[in-house]
Order: sequence, then C-alpha cells, then structure tokens
Amino acid sequence: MHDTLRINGQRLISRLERLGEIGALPGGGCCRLALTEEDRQGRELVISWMYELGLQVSSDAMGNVFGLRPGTEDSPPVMTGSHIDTVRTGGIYDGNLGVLGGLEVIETLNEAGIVTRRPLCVAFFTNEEGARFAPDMMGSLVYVGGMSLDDALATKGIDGQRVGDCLEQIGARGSEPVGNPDVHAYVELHIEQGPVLEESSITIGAVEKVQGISWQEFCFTGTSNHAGTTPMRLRHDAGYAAMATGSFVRELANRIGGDQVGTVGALQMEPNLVNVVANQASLTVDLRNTDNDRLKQAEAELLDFIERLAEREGIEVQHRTLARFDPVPFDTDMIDCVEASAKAFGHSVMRMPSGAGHDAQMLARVCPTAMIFVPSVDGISHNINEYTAPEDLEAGTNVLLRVLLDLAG
Ligand code: HGY
Ligand code: MN
Ligand code: MN
Ligand code: MN
Repeated sequence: MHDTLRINGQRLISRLERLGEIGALPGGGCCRLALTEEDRQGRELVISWMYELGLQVSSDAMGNVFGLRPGTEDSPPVMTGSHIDTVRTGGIYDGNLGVLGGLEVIETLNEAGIVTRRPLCVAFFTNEEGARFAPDMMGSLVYVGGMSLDDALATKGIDGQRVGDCLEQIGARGSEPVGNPDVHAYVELHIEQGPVLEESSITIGAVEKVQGISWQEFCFTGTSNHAGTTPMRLRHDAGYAAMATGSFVRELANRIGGDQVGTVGALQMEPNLVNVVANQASLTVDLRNTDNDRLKQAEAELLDFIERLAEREGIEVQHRTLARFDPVPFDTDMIDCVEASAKAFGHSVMRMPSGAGHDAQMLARVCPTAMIFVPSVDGISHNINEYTAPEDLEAGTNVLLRVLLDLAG
C-alpha cells in the first residue's frame, strides 16, 4: 500500500514561507487576523493552490473553504485541514501547516497517479483563533452546527465590527449551507504549540483529547479620582480590581491542579493616566484544564473572588462568557491509526492531550477525528519566533499522508 510514497518537504516549506509573506511582521512571523485584508489575500493564495492541484473548490456561508479531490467512490470525504488566520503576533506554522500539509499530500498523490476510493478534502475554517471575534474555532463550530450562522454573523469583534459585514467586505461568504456536514473522518496536522514533544525528544504526538477552554471578559466600573488627594479608604479603583483579578488567576491556576492554566491576556484601563485612579478596566480570563470538573471549580472560584472584591471595593462588574468548550476526546481507532503510521515510518510517537483549541475538536462532534502533532522549538507559539524543524514538518506530513491513505482506501 504505497509504502515508499513520501511527500516533498521542500515544496511544503516553500508554500509555508510564501503564505507567511502575507501579513509578514518585521522580524518574522505574521499577522493575518480573521476576515482582514491579510486574511483575504491568504485565502486567495491558498485557493489558487487548490485550483492548481485540480481540486473542486467550494465555500460555505461562514467562509469555510473546501478543496475536494474525487475518489473512485462517490461517498463522504476523508477531510484534513485547519486554519490560515493567525493571532496578531503569529508564526507561520500554526494552522497553516494543517492546510498546506493537506495540499502537499494531494500533490504527492497527483504525482503518483493515485486515486483513493473515498474522496479527499482539504479545508480551512474561518476564524479559528478567536483573537478578533470570540469564540475561537467559530467557523468549524458553525460548520458542525454548534453555533447558529445568524449568531456567528452578528458577533462583534474587539474592534466593534461584525463577522457578517467583514465576510462580505472580503468577499468570503460562500453559498454552501452550514450545520449538517457529511464527513467520513477528519485528521488535522498541527504544531504542538507547547514544550512536551521537544522535552520528551519525541517526533510525533498522537493527540488523545483537547482540553476544556473557558474565555471570560470582566468589565469593572469604579470612580476616577485624583491619585494624590484621594485617601485609599475612599477609592473605588477599577484598575486595582483588574490587577487583583490577574494575580488571583495566577494563584488559582497553581492551586486547582491537574494541568490547570490561567491567563489574563487582554487588559484595558481608562483613563489610563499616571495621576488618575482608573474608573474603567476590562480584562479577559482564559482558563483551561483537561479535567472539566476542575475547570468548573476554577470558574466558580474566580466568580466568587470577583464578587467579593467588587463588594469590598464598591465597584460594579459586568461579566461575559466569550467561549466555553468542554474537553473533547478523539476517536480511539483514529488515535491508533496515527500512532501506527508514525511507527511505520520509524518515528518516535507519544499520546498526549492538546493544550490549544483546534478545529478538530469541532469536527469530532460529527465524525471520527484525530490530530497529529509535531514539535514546537522551545515550545513557543502565538509568537513570531514560532518554529518547527524541517525534518519534523516532513515527518508529520508523511504521517498525515499515510493516515489519509489508510482512511480513504
Ligand atoms: O486559543 C486557542 O487555543 C486557539 O489557538 N484558538
Ligand atoms: Mn491553530
Ligand atoms: Mn493559534
Ligand atoms: Mn488553535
């Protein structure tokens, strides 16, 4: 069964670097926030590659894009893919590897004249990052019917723009319906974005589950006042409330246990001046754990802390949930298939959870799903210095090739 077939690593890296030029940042990395002009250009380039490879290209009402390669059978496709939007300080591999690795598999099969029994499909999903429009994995969530199209289109981003308007502006709204996909299986190749594989000197991660994700936003309203004349006992300092919350999140993450993590990533204060007690402060809290009960405990303790803090400081609080996803286990047979494929190439492989969210966690709602991880150097991601060694990119994409051939027959 095509045991000697291998992908072309250099061609894959050239595509990754070419796509990375769109939204390139000084000093490396790139910024292609969802539904921006940079995202439009990235979409245009990847779609042009899909056409070059002879794929039948379609897109749905959420702007998710699909490149279909017919099989000898007319049956639900085996799908691979990921996302091509990035965070503001993104690298060139997060998401992009899953999409361009899928295209590299297609090109390798084209060159070998191999037609699989089941159709193959390479997809990229809209707004996986959620950095501009929460929740993350929005495109794949709508695709599987986990969020209504109307709710997604009406969602306002951090810049006040709506998803629906931005989709129109970049001409990305397709005609295919969403919410009821027919996919035989889904496999996503992705960089680990953490230190585990590198620290373990392992080449391939066979991902068992994606951890639970909780994104919340808190807006504190106090009273602005003179920083010099206002006694501490009379202050209603929204800035203090925000910073106290930040240090509580760190203490909470260290105390809850398991693999609990907690991050205050976004913080705004008003009027944000050296000599004025802040009357407004808003922040986001990202809590994650592979254990949902512990994640729920962390959320409950955070809310309790903030209520008591607001009471004590005489401050108003508004609270919004931006995203909440339970941990998602992947299909055991598919995990076995990833592990066996890695071993067939002689690669070291380990089973592991994913710390990051992925489109695969949404596809797992509708079909057997698995992920293939490759190491991130120094465990760095969501950082312009994100890097994965060429031999690991090639190893992961060869494993993807083999898994897709196993599934598509
Ligand atoms: O936040 C995440 O884990 C994903 O990158 N959107
Ligand atoms: Mn990603
Ligand atoms: Mn990401
Ligand atoms: Mn992700």
